[in-house]
Amino acid sequence: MSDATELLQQARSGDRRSLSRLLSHIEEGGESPVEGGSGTSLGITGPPGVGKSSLIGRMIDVWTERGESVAVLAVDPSSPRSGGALLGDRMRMSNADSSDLVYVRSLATRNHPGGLMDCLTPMVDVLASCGWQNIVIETVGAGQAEIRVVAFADRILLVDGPDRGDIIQAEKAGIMELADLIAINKSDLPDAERAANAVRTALSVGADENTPEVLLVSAHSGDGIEEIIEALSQTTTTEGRERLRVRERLISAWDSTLLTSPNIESTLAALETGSMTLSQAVEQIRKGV
Ligand SMILES: Nc1nc2c(ncn2[C@@H]2O[C@H](COP(=O)(O)OP(=O)(O)OP(=O)(O)O)[C@@H](O)[C@H]2O)c(=O)[nH]1
Ligand SMILES: [Mg+2]
Repeated sequence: MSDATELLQQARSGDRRSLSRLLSHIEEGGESPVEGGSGTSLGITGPPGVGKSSLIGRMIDVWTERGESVAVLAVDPSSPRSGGALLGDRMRMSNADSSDLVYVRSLATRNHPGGLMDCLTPMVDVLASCGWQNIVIETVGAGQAEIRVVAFADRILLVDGPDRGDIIQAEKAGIMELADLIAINKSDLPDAERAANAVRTALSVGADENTPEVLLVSAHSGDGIEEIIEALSQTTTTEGRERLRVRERLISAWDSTLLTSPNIESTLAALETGSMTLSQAVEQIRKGV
């Protein structure tokens, strides 16, 4: 029996050290002992500081009160932008690690030049096969890079706050089109309603069956949390969104192939000196893989 299979057995019987070691093994590029495809995940994304971690903390409370388990994969929680928030995140996710029903694991994209595609999906599958009922992927930001990551989730909750038009701005990056549900957090603050209406207005242009619902929520007061969870369980994704998601996943895979190509350095050097054109470069990389 391979080490990974043994770790899986122990992880399935509830041993967290084994689960962590197995996830590290996958993160380092090791083979997963779990057949793919069993796990489904909820991606939560949005601009920095809108309250994603606080909201996840509240959702964890609701799930665990129902006796459901929750595993969180926090992507780049300690990036400079989010201010080394892992410890803070753990504290804000009040139940994290204090309950057998909660497991939190962080993942740094900087350790993965080819992107997270090779490990994110296998990790979700491992967690699902170990019985974790709710699997959440938290990513910070609403730019292209975050869209790439969150597109690996099966459902996407986009979070925004009252004092920013960030996600409307970020619409160029396509994040609103990928979202199955949009939550405007900090509804305890005066401008939240206005922000929600601005987002609804932005969405109503060209509204169709792909247009997500916009809900107000407050991670501080707890208002709207149950509704978000209910809405997520009711929301079925649409073909349009599914197509966008698989498109992003394909682009990730493509990028990964490019960035991990054995020819990449020599190709860059040739481009730099002008001894190769871009189309020749593409050709060379394709031959090299
Ligand atoms: N008023 C108010 N403040 C909130 C609410 N939710 C979160 N905050 C505050 O907003 C700040 C950011 O909260 P986080 O949960 O760390 O936000 P985040 O989106 O996870 O942040 P990053 O991971 O750094 O992008 C903290 O100071 C929270 O206390 C809310 O519902 N109302
Ligand atoms: Mg956070």
